Amino acid sequence: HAAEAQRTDLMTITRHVLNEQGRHPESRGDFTILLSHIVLGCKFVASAVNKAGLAKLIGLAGDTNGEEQKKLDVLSNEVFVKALVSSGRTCVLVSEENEEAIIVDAPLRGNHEFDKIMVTVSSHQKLHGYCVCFDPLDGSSNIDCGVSIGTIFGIYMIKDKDNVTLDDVLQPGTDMLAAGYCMYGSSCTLVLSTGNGVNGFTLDPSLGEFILTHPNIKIPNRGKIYSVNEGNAKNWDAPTAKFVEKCKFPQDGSPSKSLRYIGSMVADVHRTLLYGGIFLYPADQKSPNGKLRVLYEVFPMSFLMEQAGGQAFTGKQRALELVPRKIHDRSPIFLGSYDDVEDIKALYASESIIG
Ligand code: P6P
Repeated sequence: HAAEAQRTDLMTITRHVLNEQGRHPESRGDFTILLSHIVLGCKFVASAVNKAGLAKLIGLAGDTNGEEQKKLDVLSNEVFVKALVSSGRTCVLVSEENEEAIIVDAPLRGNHEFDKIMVTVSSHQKLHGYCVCFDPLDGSSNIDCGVSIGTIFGIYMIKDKDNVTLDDVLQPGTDMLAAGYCMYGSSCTLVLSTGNGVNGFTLDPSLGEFILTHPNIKIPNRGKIYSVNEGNAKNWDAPTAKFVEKCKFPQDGSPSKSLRYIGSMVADVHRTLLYGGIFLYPADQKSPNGKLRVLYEVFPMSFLMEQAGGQAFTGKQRALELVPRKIHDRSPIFLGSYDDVEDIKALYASESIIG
């Protein structure tokens, strides 16, 4: 009966978030409404990515409806921007695909009439407006060879809905309310944290619903895998080089770590979260701030890692304590199992002492 009960007790992502938000009496469901629009975007991208190969085939057969085959990342970006704006809960958007931040038109930032009534009637109801930073299709260069790619997002609360500025998104990652990614691979998996741990949901295409499949994900304290682009080794600084050397030639008699590098951040981070280990995209002489972007790659993945019991480090500080100066700022990142990241922090600390 338990299995039967389990099967009929569908824990969808919406129900799960409603349960979590229920702990915040002042919330009016704004976050749940915002999330449902992010989920809609992910469902669209999942279906488009799955057809990508076929679309090419159909394209060859001249069967497309005349519209030029839009690049999937551009199409995904348009879908997410429209879904987020139409949610009526966003004030500013930062997308990897848009050079400038998108300031949402005031009327679309939330139902002003309703807000005004709510403020007079019950002042404890906070007016929730959100900023969403996202990469609509990270790793999209991997689509043609079928490697998993993903959407990454981070959510801030707006400071003042009627006075929206870039400062609302140039906040440290510690101010993020929620973060997640959706991985489009053999299955479509959405991993989310709203600050109470990490949960994974898998899309059931027959229902069109994300169902809870990975409750309360915790990353192992130490892993057997390191994940880095060894092709950049000649440009690494000493602590990174020393760390990777130790992974390959451990001095304490422990077995060498395995190298797993997919080159698609969502796939590499998802494996790290589930299996443990460390993912690194360090600074190097060519790019002193590394390659990955703070607001929509480093912060969301660091937020998830900390919520799962791991940690994230930039080479200088706790990643979430960074304060971005520009919306497309980059940062080096070392994230994953707590003890593995401690090891590289020790190497950077001793380097700063030796100088
Ligand atoms: P490299 C993909 O282009 C991406 O932005 C991330 O998804 C991935 O982790 C990284 O770049 C791979 O970069 O330099 O190793 O090819």
